[in-house]
Amino acid sequence: LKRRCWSWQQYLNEQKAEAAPSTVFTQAQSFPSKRCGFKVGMKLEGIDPLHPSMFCVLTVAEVIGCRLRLHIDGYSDCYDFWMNADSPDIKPAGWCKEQNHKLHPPKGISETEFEWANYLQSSGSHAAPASVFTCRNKSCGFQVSMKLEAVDKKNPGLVCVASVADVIDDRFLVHFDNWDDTYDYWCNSSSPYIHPVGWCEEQGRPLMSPQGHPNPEHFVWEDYLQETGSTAAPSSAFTAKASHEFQVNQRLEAVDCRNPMLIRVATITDIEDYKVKIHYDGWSTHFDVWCDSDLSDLHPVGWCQRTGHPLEPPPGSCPLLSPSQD
Ligand code: MLY
Repeated sequence: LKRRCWSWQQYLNEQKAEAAPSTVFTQAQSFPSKRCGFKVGMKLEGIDPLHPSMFCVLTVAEVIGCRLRLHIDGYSDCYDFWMNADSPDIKPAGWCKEQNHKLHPPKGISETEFEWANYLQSSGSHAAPASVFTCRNKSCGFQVSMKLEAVDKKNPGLVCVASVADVIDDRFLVHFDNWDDTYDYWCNSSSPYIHPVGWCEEQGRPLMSPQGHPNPEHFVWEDYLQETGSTAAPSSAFTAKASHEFQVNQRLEAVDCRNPMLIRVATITDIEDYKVKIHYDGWSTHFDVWCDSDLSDLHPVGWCQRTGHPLEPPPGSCPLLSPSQD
C-alpha cells in the first residue's frame, strides 16, 4: 500500500543528491533512543528560550512525534516554543528545588507561595514522570562565576568579557558582564564561541569590556578579576571541537526556523567551520539561514518517519495523501 507519493529515496534519485550521512549528526540531532513519553497537559520545568537564565513552569501543549510544544504557565500562548523531547533544557517538576535553582512560578503566583503539589492539585494536572526525561550526568570543568572571553552570538563580531552564570550537567550558561540575560546562551566546554581569559590579547583581537566599565579602552583582566573577586576559567576546561563534516549539497530534514512546528526537506548550501547554511528545498534562497552545525533542529533523512513527525516536501512536489485517499 503506497500512502505517500513523495519519498526521500525517489527525491534523492531525481535530484541526483545525497543525504548527509547519519554519522555527521550529533547525538541530539540523531534518532532518539526512546519513544516520546510526554502527553498533552503534563507539567514540567524548563529553560525559557527568550531568557536562558530562567527556569519556568511549563505545560506540554502539543506533541508531534518526539517534539513538544511547551507553554509557559500563566503567560500568553505567543511564548510557546517547540523542543525535542530528549532536550537537556527540560527537567521534571521538583528539579529546581532539588538542584538549588530558582524556579520562576506561573505568572500571578509568588515565588514563596509556589509549591508543586498544591499547584498540580489546584490545576487538576499531573507532572511529567521522571522516566520520560532523558538524563545526562556528565560534568564539566566550569564553575559558576568563573570568567572567560566569549562571542556574543547576537553580535558575532564581538568577543566580550563574560562569566559562567549557571552550570547544569555538562553545560553552562554564558553571561555577558553587566548586560541583561537576553544575550546569555547555554553551551558545553567544546563550544567554538568561548575562550580562556587572555585569548583576545594573544590573538591581537579587541575584547569588549563589561558594560559601564570605567576604562573600556584599557581593560585589564588581572585588575578586573581582583575587583570582582573572581577567577578565570582554567584553560584546561576548554576542550577543542573538531569542525563538522557536513558537505555542500547534502540533504537533511530541518525545522523551519520561521514556523518551528514544521520540518522541511532541506539542503546544505554553504559551510563554515562550525556553521551550515540551510536551504529549504523548493523555497526562495531568500529564506536560507545560517545556523550552528550542532543545532538540535537539524536531523538526518528519515528522522521524521522514524519519530512519527510529518515532513514537509518541497512545494510543488506532489502533496502527501491522507490514508483515506489511498
Ligand atoms: N550595539 C549593541 C551591542 C550589544 C552587545 C551586547 N553584548 C556585549 C552582550 C547594543 O548596544 O545593544
